[in-house]
Amino acid sequence: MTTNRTFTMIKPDAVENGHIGGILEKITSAGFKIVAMKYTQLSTRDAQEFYAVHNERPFYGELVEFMSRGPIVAAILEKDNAVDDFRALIGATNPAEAAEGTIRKLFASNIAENAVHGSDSDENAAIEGAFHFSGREIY
Ligand code: IDP
Repeated sequence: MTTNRTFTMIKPDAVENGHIGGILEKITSAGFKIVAMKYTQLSTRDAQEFYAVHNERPFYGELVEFMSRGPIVAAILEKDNAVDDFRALIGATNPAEAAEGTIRKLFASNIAENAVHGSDSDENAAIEGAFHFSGREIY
């Protein structure tokens, strides 16, 4: 199923470093409409659940600790071809390998603390959006 929505989080590193405004500006300038948004913090359990797919990876513990250490901005974004276009806008997982002008190139610190999340499929966008938002919080 193809949808026109994706899910993003501005991660704790980017919030700590004062990049919420800069990142939202890049997102809206690229033509994404914000249809849901909240400032929140993941509990350890939330982060474990959100990243359960990575629980066999060596960095899982570090990832859970990082993602729950401070507030994040969670949002659902709408645009044609949202998932792929947003992955292009954020750039490679490792900011050192991310293309010029991408959000991770501009705002991320390293492969672990990489400023933003973007869903990797329409199916995951729907699951991840529902993790954070009820239907009545999406406009
Ligand atoms: P993605 O966020 O670009 O889709 P994934 O491979 O799905 O990348 O990894 C999820 C998240 O796990 C990354 O965004 C990053 O925060 C963290 N991560 C990925 N690879 C590493 C690593 O090698 N060391 C530490 N953290 C990592």
